[in-house]
Amino acid sequence: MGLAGKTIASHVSGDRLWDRLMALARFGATDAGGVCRLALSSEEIEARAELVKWARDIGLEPSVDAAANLFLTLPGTEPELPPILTGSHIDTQPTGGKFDGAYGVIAALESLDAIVRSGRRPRRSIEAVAWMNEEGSRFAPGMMGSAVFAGVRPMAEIEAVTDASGCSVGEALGQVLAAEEALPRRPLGFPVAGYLEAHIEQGVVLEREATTIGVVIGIQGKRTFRVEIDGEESHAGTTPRGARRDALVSAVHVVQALQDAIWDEADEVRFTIGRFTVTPNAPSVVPGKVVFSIDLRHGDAETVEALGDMIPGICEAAAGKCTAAVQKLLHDEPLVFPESMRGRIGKAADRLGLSHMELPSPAGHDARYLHKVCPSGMIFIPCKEGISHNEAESVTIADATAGTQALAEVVFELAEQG
Ligand code: HGY
Ligand code: MN
Ligand code: MN
Repeated sequence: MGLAGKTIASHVSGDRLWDRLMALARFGATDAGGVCRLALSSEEIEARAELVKWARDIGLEPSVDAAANLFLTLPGTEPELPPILTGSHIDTQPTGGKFDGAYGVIAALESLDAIVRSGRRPRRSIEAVAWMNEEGSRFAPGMMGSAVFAGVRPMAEIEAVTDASGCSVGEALGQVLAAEEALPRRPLGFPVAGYLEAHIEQGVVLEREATTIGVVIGIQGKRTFRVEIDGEESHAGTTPRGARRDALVSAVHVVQALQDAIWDEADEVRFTIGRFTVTPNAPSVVPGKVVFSIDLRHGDAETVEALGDMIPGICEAAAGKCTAAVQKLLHDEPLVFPESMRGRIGKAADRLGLSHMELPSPAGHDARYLHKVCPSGMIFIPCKEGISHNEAESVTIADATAGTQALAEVVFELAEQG
């Protein structure tokens, strides 16, 4: 079904969208075709500068807040009204792909470009946003920028978090904001009339169902922890087994005990130990310390609560002669996006002749925190075999364009609301 020429969507250019996606992917490009653009890194600073350049070319007004959330604003005819925000993140996992997060930011930019080209001005301002540190890889936990914006986490708490090299978020923020000292500053959090995030599905449902647009129902619950097992460093050649307090051996027992306790027949629990560091990590030294991460998720609030509450006791019981210390980092409840937002996305897809279906998001997104401060929603597009957090992440130009057309239609419609 063709597009009526007067729609905002008809001004969306798949070529322009794809060119910007491929250009952004060059910042932190890896040899295997992926992207390593960690939060607040030099690669991300350069990528942000490119976003600002594109935004100015379109006629948008760039600004930044103290958490380095980047806003690219299309002023409305009534700029005093709370704006509509649309965006995602441009930081990636260390072996990330070209599209996780970046698609939502570039689709937001393209949506504003299309609105400008349509010659129509929305009542409310519409702001494309790149949220700071969604991935939580360099600095854990993730979604720091949107959490601070929504008032879920205080700045002081996130500024104190350090990366593996000992660099704090506060120091890294200083570098980013120094590079952007010419940009106007925004307050940390301001009234917002609505938020819409486009993202790759990072699952196989849309591809399996041959459906173009995912209307996201909600996001599953998530808890994260930092576990530290402390033993005693000693000589590998002289220390008898009976005299050892081997942190690695204890950590292995703890991991196995956790896996046994968390295992569920239905395979609905998502339990991941993604980071595991041994100290001093030297071949002839009995490990004195092991630190590992836990990422626990499930769609049911009680299940996330109950399983998470078991973790400290299991670690302490399985640590043997070593000690186990469990730090709780994050506890986000499952959420359901408002029917009003989901309905708008479905209707826009219908108008555009795009197939669509409702589905949950097992992955976390910044929309989780925007949902606390304004009506929020998400649009998914398919990604090849559901591959993500992997350099082989891939989408088609057609799906990326279709998702952007739906996004452009809905954000303009929202901005026209009184
Ligand atoms: O981990 C997540 O769910 C998100 O992709 N950072
Ligand atoms: Mn993401
Ligand atoms: Mn991700």
